[in-house]
Amino acid sequence: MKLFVYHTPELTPTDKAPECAIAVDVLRATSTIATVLAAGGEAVQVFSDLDQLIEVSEKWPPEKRLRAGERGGAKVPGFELGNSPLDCTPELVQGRRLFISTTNGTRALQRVQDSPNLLAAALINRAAVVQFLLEKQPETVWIVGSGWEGSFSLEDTVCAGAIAHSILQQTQLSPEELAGNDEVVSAIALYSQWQDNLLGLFHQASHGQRLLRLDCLDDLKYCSQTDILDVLPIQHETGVLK
Ligand code: 3SL
Repeated sequence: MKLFVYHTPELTPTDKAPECAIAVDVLRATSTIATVLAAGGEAVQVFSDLDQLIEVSEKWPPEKRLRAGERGGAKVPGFELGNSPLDCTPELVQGRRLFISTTNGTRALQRVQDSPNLLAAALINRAAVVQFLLEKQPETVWIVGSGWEGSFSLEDTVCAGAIAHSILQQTQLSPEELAGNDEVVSAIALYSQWQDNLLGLFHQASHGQRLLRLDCLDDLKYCSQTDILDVLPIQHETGVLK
């Protein structure tokens, strides 16, 4: 298995799709997606365009759908939900499909939607993602961070490092054998440095600070937990994760 980390959708190669791709948006889209599916949501369907989301979701029975829209960290007016995983309770999401559009996370998923094995990962479901990789043994794996509007993000990189670190712990692979690019090595170093204080790292992250200004400390706390949900969001048809 060769692992490649790309910090943003923009830095991700466009000429091919890897055997396995993992989109990461720890704050907060992939944390929300994992939470919805763990809470009994029927599926999560992602859109980069809000108008397209409304058009497609209109064809779904109202009692079977939820619409989540986030721009700049805030809820889009008229949508039932923003992008807080803490709003996605079993009582609300059970049996319903979440139609979601966010600033960066949905773009990362769409960037690698042609991969035959597309997963959504966050720290909260890291173990389930690693277990899939160890069982499936794909030759090439890309981890695509969402970043923020084209820029590097600490929280997505540390999640990539957490995934790589766990693979190294559970296999005979050396870092040189696993790493397909330098970004993997630096992601592992970041995780090794911060694994016992991920919330502290989020306080230093620019998007963590943006969310704190929006009064989302509880979201940061929730998203900084590791391996708490045994759920594997995987794409079944383009844009639909179950
Ligand atoms: O950019 C995104 O996709 C979002 O996850 C950002 S936020 O955490 O909802 O502000």
